[in-house]
Amino acid sequence: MTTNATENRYTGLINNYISRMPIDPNGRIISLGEGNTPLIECHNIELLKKYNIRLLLKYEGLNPTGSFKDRGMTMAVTKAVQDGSRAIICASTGNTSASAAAYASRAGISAFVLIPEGRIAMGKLAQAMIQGAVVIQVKGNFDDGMRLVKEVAKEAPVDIVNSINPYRLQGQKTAAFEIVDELGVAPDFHCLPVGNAGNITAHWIGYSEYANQCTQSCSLCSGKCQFLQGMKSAKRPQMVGYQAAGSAPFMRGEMVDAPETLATAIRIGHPQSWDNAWKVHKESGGWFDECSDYEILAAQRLLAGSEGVFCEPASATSVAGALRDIESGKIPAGSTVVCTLTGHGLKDPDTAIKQATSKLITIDAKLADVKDAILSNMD
Ligand code: AN7
Repeated sequence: MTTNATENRYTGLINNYISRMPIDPNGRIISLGEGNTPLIECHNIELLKKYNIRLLLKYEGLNPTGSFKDRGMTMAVTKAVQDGSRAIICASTGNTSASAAAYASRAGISAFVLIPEGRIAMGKLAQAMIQGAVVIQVKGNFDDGMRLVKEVAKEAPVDIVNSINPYRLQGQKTAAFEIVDELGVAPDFHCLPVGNAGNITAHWIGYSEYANQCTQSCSLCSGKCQFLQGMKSAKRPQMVGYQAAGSAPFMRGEMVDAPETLATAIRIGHPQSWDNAWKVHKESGGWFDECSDYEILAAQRLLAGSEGVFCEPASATSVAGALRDIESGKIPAGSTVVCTLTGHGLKDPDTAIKQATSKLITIDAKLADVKDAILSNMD
């Protein structure tokens, strides 16, 4: 391969943050250019103006396979390949399977994905299938699949790439780095949808790493060193995790055996990062809460209709919860809030079409008909 000395391409988050990645930089790196996703500031949601809230959407749906999972998967698959692994395995509500399939395909190894039969969004199933994964439908839910994956990995030569694999979290922590790099300082609140709680844990790792670097290298800044070029802020956000009401073990204080929600990505009753999530909760001074499916879908429509940002239902949970907590004052007026939009809306077109309020107008192929359709639908 030839490289051009003047080239300055973005080549993925491992290369971008190589000094912070526990990986051999000289080994083979499996990347699809993940990370570097936009932080989109909301401009049109009225509630935000009323309370003088700066709300930024970290649009993780713009990763290569359409979700934040790619951040973790580049690390997990790179590590597996560097260790000589020939096959990876995961249980998934959909996005992990899509990402595992893509990175395995890129690496030239096999991917086995266990999904709950009939309960994953169509886009995710399409991704896993066309990217050559062996798709195993389990007559059960995600938690059943996860149990089976752990059991089978003891007996078969496969590496688990669920977020219990610590390399996944190391990749996903870079989302926090990007936010601080861009804003110059951590936000006051960071809101995420929570399923297994791997992502909220990974973000806390990322924020903490940056904060520690600052306090170790500088005793002058009193947490305000974002004003000094090249330094990171010692500030860390309060981490807020929102679950779907039918799948909210962190609210129940115990595992949920039959989780239900229309936001199938977070239909998880036995979170794998249970202890870590409670640590994040305590250390960051944040909280957990739950949103109904109705609130989740309303937030999805609001983002698509008011800000032009289309995320999948599970992702909208972060915004549904944040807007409620802004209204109640739990998130105080004047705060800067980041909400992670974990996956792209195109993952789940069925749910979007079912709830869309736009009319679908059918006409004859005639000028008069199209004119009529326009004039009778002007705002
Ligand atoms: C869009 O794909 O667990 O709290 O198997 O796809 O880190 O589990 C997906 C999780 C949020 C929750 N938003 O993140 C899987 C899977 C979306 C997701 C989550 C998921 P974690």
